[in-house]
Amino acid sequence: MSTQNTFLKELDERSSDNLFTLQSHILAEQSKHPGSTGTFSWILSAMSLSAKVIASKLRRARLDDVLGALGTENVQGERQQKLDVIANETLLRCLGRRKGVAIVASEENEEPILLRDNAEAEGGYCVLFDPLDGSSNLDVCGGVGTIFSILQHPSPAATADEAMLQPGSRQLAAGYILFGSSTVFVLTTGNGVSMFVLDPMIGAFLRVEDNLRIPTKGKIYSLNEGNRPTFPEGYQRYLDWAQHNGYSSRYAGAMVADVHRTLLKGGVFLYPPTAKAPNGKLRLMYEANPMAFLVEQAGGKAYAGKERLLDVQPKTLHQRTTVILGSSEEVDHVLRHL
Ligand code: AHM
Ligand code: MG
Repeated sequence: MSTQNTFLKELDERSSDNLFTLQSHILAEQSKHPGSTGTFSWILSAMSLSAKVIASKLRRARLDDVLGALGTENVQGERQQKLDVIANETLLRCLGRRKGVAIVASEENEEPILLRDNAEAEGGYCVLFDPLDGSSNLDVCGGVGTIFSILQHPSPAATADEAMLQPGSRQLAAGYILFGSSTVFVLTTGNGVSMFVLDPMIGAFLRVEDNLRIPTKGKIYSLNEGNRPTFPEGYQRYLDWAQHNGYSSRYAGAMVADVHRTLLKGGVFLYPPTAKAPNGKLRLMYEANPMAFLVEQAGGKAYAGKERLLDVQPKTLHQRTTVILGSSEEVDHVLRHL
C-alpha cells in the first residue's frame, strides 16, 4: 500500500490524466500571494464562466437564430454580428456583478463602463476585452475568440480613461479563449503561460499545459497578403526574403486562431500598416497588448513596428497599432528588414 505522500507524488507525475481545473490553477496562483483577498481570482473565474456560456451559444450557431449581422455598427464603424452582441452582454453580465471590477471596456462599447466609483474601486481592477474577435469567421464555422486584459485600477483616477490608459507592461493578467475544434483557454498572470481545454462533458476547463513555451523559430508567416501592395517597403522586403527561404504562409483571419497556432508551432504573426489602416488594424488595449503579454511570457517577442508593444503608452481606448509577434528569431528577421 502506498503512503499518502507517494500517492500524491504519483498523481503529480501522471500529468496526462490530470484533473487540474482552471479554478484549481487560479486558487494555486492566489496562494502564492499571501495578502490576496481573492477578488482577482473571482474576476478570472468570471472569465471562465463567460467562456463556457459563449462556447455553448456558438455550438448552437445555425440551430438557434444567432448568426448574421444585426444591422448595427460598433464604435469602429464595423458591422456587428448577432453573436458579437451576445458575447459582449455575457461578459458584461458575468463581470458586472463581481465586486472587484471597477471599470469594463469592450471593443463593442464606445465608452468604458464605470461600475464603481473611486472609493469603491480602491484595490479594484479594470477589465478590457474583445468579446468575439474574428466574428466574420462565424458564418463559415471558422475559429473565433475572446481576448481580455486586466489592469489594476490606479484609484483615485480622474476619469475612466485615465484609469485605463496604462501601457501593456502594467497588465496583471491577460488571456484568450479560442472557440475552435475545441474550446481552449490560454492565460498568463505574469508567471508563465498555461493552457486549458474545456471538457464539455464535465463543464470544466482542464489544464493541459503549464509553462507553455513558444518555439524560438518556425518558418511560418501569418498576415493578410492581399494587402501587400500597400505595406511599407520593409514588410515587402521581409516577404521577399521569407519566400526565398522556404517559409509557409498560414492565415485564419482571426487573430486568436493565428496567434494560437503561432504560440504552439512557432512563426510570426503580423498586421502591418496598410493604405486602408495606416496605423494598423488591430486595437492596442484589448487585442495587441494581451497577446503581446502572453507571447512574451511564453518566451517570444512582440513589437508595434520598431517599438516593444508592451511599452506603447496608449492615448485612447480604441487606438490601433501595428502588430509583429511570435518566435523571437522570426520577429528579429522581420525587424531587420524594416
Ligand atoms: P474584429 O475585431 O472586428 O473581428 O477584427 C479583428 C480581426 C482579427 O481577428 C484578424 O487578425 C484581423 O481582423 C483580420 O483582418 P483582415 O480581414 O483585414 O485580414
Ligand atoms: Mg477584434
